[in-house]
Amino acid sequence: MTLHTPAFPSHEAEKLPPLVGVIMGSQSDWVTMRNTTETLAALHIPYETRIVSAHRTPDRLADYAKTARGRGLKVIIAGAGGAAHLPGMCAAWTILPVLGVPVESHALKGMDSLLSIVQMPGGVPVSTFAIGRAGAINAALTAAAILSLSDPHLADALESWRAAQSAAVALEPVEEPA
Ligand code: RP5
Repeated sequence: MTLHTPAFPSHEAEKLPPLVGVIMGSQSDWVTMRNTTETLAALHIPYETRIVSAHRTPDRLADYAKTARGRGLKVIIAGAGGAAHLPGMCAAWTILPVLGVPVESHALKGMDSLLSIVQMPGGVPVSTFAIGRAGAINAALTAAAILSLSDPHLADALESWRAAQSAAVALEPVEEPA
């Protein structure tokens, strides 16, 4: 099912002032986080992408999170793997909603990422999603839902996306090549 194929190339969405910041700890996270940007693009939501590491580029993270709201971002989606403190540190510096995507790690299959993102102490929330691709897609859809609260056109687009998803589900299973 290819529901998140962009209606236009993702770079076109990036020409508009971004509403969603998609950050990740490493280039190696992109294979997961591109599912987020493809979903945002399919819904025509402008976004930006940045590699921002909590431990390798701490100053970049602080600057990004502290200035995000003032630059017009409404939601930040942060993907990280292993000791995945990026979403939590980001949330510490902004009151924007921070959606955390646990990237699947080699050593522990993403359980380390999941637990380190989801177990935030009370007071600094990070909304945490499933490990890997599903979480990356759902974080984008949740960002869309948040933005839809004040954007009726986006709400319509989200309704259409859901309808297309339903229409793409076959009534009966078929034999697939082994
Ligand atoms: C984290 O460490 C990143 O989010 C990434 O998932 C993980 C591994 O990074 P690389 O060693 O592949 O750069 O900071």
